[in-house]
Amino acid sequence: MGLGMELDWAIHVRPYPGAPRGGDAGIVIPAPDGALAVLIDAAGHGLAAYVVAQKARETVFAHPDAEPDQLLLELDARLKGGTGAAISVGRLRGRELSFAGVGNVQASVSLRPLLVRVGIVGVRMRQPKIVRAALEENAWFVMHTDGVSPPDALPGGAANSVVSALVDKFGAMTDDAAALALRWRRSA
Ligand SMILES: [Mn+2]
Repeated sequence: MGLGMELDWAIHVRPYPGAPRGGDAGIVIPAPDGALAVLIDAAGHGLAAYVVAQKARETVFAHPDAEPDQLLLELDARLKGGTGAAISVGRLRGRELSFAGVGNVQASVSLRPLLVRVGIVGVRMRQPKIVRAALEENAWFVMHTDGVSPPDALPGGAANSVVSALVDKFGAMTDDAAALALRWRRSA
């Protein structure tokens, strides 16, 4: 996004208490002009959900340059025959954020929600719909799974503090919980 700016991003995942692994997974793949950011909530929890989430991760890493709608179609094809997942995808190019989500992984820019479509990736999915937003310096693009309640205010600090506070303060103990936060900040 120009000289003197850098991406500040982090992912925090907390599996269902007592489960060593879960179905929530986050990915950020930095690119020269921004990043691809994906948050996955595979149906259920535990090992079965983990396996679905890993399939989704592999698909994301195989398509690092995909646009969000295209990537969701790839994911839908890959996850067919399983229990499916809720997945939201953001593609940042400079200040321009393109976003698409299917299922209940919520996303927002500066706490303003971005529209996700009803459905389950791999099970029943309509054509994903891209929404666009501007991501100004220091504005947060945040995604969280349904194990995290929508926050009324964002925690302060850098991305790693934001995501750990979101999961600690707003995370349920009855589900996997995951949060992803990303912003442009002025580099030191
Ligand atoms: Mn969940």
